[in-house]
Amino acid sequence: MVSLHGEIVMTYIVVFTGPAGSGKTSLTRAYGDWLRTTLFLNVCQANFDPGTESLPYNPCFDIRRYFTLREIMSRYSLGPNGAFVKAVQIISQKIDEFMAEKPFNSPEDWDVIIIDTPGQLEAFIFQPETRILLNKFYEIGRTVIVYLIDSSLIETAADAITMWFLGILLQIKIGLDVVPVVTKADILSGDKKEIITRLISSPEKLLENISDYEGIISDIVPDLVSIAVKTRGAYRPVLVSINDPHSIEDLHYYIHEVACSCGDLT
Ligand SMILES: Nc1nc2c(ncn2[C@@H]2O[C@H](COP(=O)(O)OP(=O)(O)OP(=O)(O)O)[C@@H](O)[C@H]2O)c(=O)[nH]1
Ligand SMILES: [Mg+2]
Repeated sequence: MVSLHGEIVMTYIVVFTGPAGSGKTSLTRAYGDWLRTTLFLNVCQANFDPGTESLPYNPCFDIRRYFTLREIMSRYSLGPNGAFVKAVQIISQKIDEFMAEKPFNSPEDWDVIIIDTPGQLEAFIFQPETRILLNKFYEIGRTVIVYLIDSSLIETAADAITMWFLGILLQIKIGLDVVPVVTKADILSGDKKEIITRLISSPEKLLENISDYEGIISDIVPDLVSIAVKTRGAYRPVLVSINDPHSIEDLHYYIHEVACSCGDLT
């Protein structure tokens, strides 16, 4: 891709990860549509979820052309989670085959490649083989791994901290930086919005709700919060709804800031 100023610009690769149902597929669709219609960019949406039955976007790469979760379950007599672990092994064996295919063999044809991943974190993204796949993306484009925090799972500060730790574990497992983004912002009530904003920008303030906890939880939460403070990174809270184009625009500029490391993320 060549910019208006004539320099070669690397393709952006945005990987959406997060727990089951956190909104990866919906955001892959909404963000891709927004990039096309608002910025007129060439966007490729790639599906790496062999378990999905239907997609709301037209994928330029679809892992299901190679295998589906159902096929693996029946071929190897596995349950769904065992089949995901097997799927990751097959992916690691086939990485070179995938990389020889559109869009990975010619990333310069695209401005942005969005990667939609399965929600079974422990069976997919936590597997050592997935790290090999993610590293391949870094070789071919300016890659940002986004960790989606599902608003609908957060009722209390303890829920928020739990979700934050899942993101930390993800970073430790894959050995790569992961950027937090909150999804389903349209269903967030005022107090939940406050908890999520504190979680990302000033987790130490979550301790103000400490009197809400009893027993062992009240002993542990301060320690967890102090780890959240240490691992917070220079991120600002980004709350996205697929129904709000302004929030998608904010997501886009946030991803751009992270990818370029040229903006103030706080
Ligand atoms: N209200 C609201 N609902 C959303 C939003 N994004 C996704 N959803 C809903 O959340 C549910 C899960 O969305 P998906 O996009 O399938 O989530 P996913 O992370 O791809 O799910 P898995 O691939 O199964 O892990 C669906 O019912 C979506 O309609 C949002 O911004 N607002
Ligand atoms: Mg999905």
